[in-house]
Amino acid sequence: MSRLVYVLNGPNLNLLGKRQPNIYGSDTLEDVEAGCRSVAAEYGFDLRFQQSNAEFQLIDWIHEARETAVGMVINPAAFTHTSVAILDALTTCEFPVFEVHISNVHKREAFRHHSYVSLRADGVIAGFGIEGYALALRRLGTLLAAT
Ligand code: CA2
Repeated sequence: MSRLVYVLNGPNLNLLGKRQPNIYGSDTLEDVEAGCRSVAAEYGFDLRFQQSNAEFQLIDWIHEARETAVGMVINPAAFTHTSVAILDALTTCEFPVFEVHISNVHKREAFRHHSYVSLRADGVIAGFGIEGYALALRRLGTLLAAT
């Protein structure tokens, strides 16, 4: 059985650690990937870790995942608050989906309080910094062990 898990990251997250450390911390996206790979190894997951600034690319990866993966962690970044297209793509997936935000979006501007992706996500983590990714992967590990 596949143990493939996708971790997808949306626009501007390639700048992590390079701008706005007061909001997003000083770890880079490479650090996030390394942390995810370490947790994935514990659970025997194969990891596909991707970032794109393009909505269509994230949707294409979701389509790819729906055929091959057993779970997904996604930080859709600003598309969280705008993209019905990403929600629709996620809605076609049968595996568990966890939405992660590095910052506590509920403590920020009102436009960040609404998430289209949360209408599909099986769980949401916000404000735990980059540790949120590891927590979401561990939850996937628990859920997948039970199936
Ligand atoms: O807190 C999160 O993880 C967000 O998904 C990050 C998005 C933001 O639009 C969401 O409301 C919350 C922004 C990602 C931009 O990342 C940057 C990182 C460093 C410097 C500039 C942007």
